[in-house]
Amino acid sequence: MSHLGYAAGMDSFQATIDADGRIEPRDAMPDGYRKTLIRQIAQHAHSEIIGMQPEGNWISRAPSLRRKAILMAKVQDEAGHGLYLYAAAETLGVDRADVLDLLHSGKQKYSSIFNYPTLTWADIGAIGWLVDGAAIVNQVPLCRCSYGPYARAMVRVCKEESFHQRQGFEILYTLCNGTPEQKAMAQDALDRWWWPSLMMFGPPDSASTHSEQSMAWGIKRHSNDELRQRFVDMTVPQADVLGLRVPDDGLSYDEEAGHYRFSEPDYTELYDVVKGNGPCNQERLAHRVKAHEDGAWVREAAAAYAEKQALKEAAA
Ligand code: FAQ
Repeated sequence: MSHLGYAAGMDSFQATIDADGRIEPRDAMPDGYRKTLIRQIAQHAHSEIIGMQPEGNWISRAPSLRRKAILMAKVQDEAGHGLYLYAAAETLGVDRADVLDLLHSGKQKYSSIFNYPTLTWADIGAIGWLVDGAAIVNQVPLCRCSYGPYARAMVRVCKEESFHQRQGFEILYTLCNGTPEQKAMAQDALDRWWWPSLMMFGPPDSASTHSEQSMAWGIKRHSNDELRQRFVDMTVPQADVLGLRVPDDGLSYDEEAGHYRFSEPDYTELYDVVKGNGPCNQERLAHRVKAHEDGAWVREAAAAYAEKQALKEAAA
């Protein structure tokens, strides 16, 4: 592209961003915008597919046929979210196989939350309620992301996450209205998942490297701390309905501000987990790599079939 053509493309990009319009795959965009989106969408896609593991762990141990069917559907939904997101990343010019290689070699990240173990059935409730709940708070604004394919993928993802959140809450509601042992199991799950869920929103604003630029580009609409606050405000009253105690001695309601005040999560834990030192990082990545290798024959067969069909069509 000529220098003039490039400048005109950047002007039109900025005009679209200023008018709160959508950037589409063939539109001109700055390299940094493309790179940021590839990083975020790929990390998001990886999170969806690695996120199948903690819950997949309980499919064979679900307490009833009904719970098993619901959990299988939920885990399949997460695979679907991964597919929409990899497809959205491909519109930016990357290849899905290359992006997966980056995940498998540990060069691209996935959400810290999926490096924690699911020790009891109540953890499946806690993941739906808290992890999908946090995902919704983070992702509803992404439906207005300036990049069209990502924004459109998020609409359906959010509808499904919202169903997931309710099924998680319902699991915990049932446990909380069951035996004292079941209620204790629910409390224990909340105790273990609360802080990691707050960390899903990323580092505090003061340490977030990408937020300012991503917000200027209309990729992110709110900062990490704003979304974390929104999540706490939404979730604490739900814990009250369950009769569970949020494990934060610093939690209080600020009437004047209309917000809950809460303690700062231990961000050294977040950085440590992101670096690969969480309780399940190695296991989750190894499982993912093995699943990919075991599935190689399916990809080869699909590619051979597609090639045959293309030859047939060309001959016809
Ligand atoms: N984990 O400058 P910022 C789900 C990294 S989906 C790991 O603030 P940014 C559904 C960040 O990449 C959950 N890394 O970054 C489900 C950056 O590193 P880099 C996933 C994290 O991008 C439910 C560095 O720290 N959701 O749960 C984390 O502006 C149940 C500096 O941070 C998404 O991906 C973290 N928690 O904001 C599935 C949503 N936080 O790349 C199965 C889309 C930060 O420079 C079961 N993503 N980092 O080396 C986003 O909204 C953003 O990317 C944030 C981070 C908010 C995650």
